[in-house]
Amino acid sequence: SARSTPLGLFGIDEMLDDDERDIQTTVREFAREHLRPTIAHSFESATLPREIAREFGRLGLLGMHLDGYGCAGTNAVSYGLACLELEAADSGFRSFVSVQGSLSMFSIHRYGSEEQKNEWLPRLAAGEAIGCFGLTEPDFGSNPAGMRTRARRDGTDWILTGTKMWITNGGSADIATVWAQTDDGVRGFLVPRGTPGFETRDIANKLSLRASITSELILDEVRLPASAQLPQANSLGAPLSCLNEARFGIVFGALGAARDSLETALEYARTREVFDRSLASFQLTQAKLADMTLELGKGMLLALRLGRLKDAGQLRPEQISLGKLNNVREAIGIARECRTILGASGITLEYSPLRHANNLESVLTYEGTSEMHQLSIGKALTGIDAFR
Ligand code: TGC
Ligand code: FAD
Repeated sequence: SARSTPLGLFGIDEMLDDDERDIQTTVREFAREHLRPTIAHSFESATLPREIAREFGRLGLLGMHLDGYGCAGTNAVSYGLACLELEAADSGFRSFVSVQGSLSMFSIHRYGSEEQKNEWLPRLAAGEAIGCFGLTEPDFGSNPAGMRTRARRDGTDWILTGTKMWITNGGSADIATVWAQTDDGVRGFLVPRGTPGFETRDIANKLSLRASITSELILDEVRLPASAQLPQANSLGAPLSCLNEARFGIVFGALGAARDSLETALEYARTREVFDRSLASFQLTQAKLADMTLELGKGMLLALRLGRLKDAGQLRPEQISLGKLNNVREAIGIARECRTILGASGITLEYSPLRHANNLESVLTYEGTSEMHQLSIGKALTGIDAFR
């Protein structure tokens, strides 16, 4: 008999306009042709081909929701849908686009000088240059206010010293946005690759987000001219505002990993025979599929609601926390449940759910752990700051 897709049951497509649907279809097709065929190999060999940056650039995905300077200037929902389609292939691809567009480029677009914007944004948008965003440190992840990286004045120059940890694209970046404590509060700096005293070290042996570069940034008395400082960034609020942008993309992105897991499990259940019948014909399997479909669809409705609020300029940080907490938590649950449907076949790279589940461990932790988002929602509800 006729079959619906999980999101088809919710009528999600009908909530999108033509441009949004076109962008989603374009990215889905791109992922099918260019990302999916090699992802198992990239994950296994822990690589992300550098050419991918130019391909994303050609498609207009880098900084796509920013205006001017070679950026596509789409609405927020379209950006979210692009993240979803990329993460349906692998969280590593969405991470790349998040960091390049929402952290590196957004930090320059929002807080940079005209000179910095003209120098970097067009190249970053085209994927000719790669950017990264260094906020986290070995001892300060959830609490970046404690950062030890220091920038001090020497005449008009700045001298930066410190270590940043777990930095996506760190080892491949041409330009790093580095956040540092000064006598005057937190400030942001653009540190080009090759600046004396600035080194990067890639982190090996990851069990999660293997198709993504994660690095340490080491700054040892790095001398920068005054023009390297982001002039509009005056406090910790600046880097935290960049996080809102990337977190928004994750609200949609995580659902891509969940949707791909669910589609994979559905197809497997229909064709796998157990006890002389298709696995899909058993009530327990159908209950799993129904429950996962519910969570996927509810997550999508939430993402779209947040997207519409963002496009209306009304989205608040604690609302992004609702989306990031729920959608990543449910996505990882779905990916793991799908893996059970695949049985032993689910433990190799031939099928995507366990790769997605492993990736989502990082997604659960970065851009604010689940606990940080619970506390952010808790603060909005009670008025009490329970972070410290
Ligand atoms: P708090 O005193 O609350 O705030 C300091 C200033 O910042 C403002 N602020 C925000 N502004 C915009 N958006 C937000 N989400 C903001 N949150 C806070 C706040 O209004 C205040 O402004 P002002 O003008 O009064 O100075 O700061 P706190 O130290 O108590 O921290 C609050 C907390 C815990 C929520 C924050 O530190 C936090 O979000 N921690 C989590 C850290 C985190 O998410 N790190 C992510 C690093 S980047 C990353 O993971 C990239 S992964 C990328 C990938 O591969 O996809
Ligand atoms: P911690 O802050 O040490 O937390 C450990 C545990 O304690 C967590 O469960 C946390 O929720 C809990 N905890 C902490 N404080 C509290 C509290 N007050 N109450 C209750 N529980 C608490 N960072 C960047 O700056 N740029 C990047 O590009 C980047 N990319 C990343 C890529 C990957 C693959 C990963 C894994 C991380 C990346 N990060 C990046 C770092 C990421 O943002 C941090 O890992 C994250 O913010 C958490 O910090 P932490 O790992 O130090 O954990």
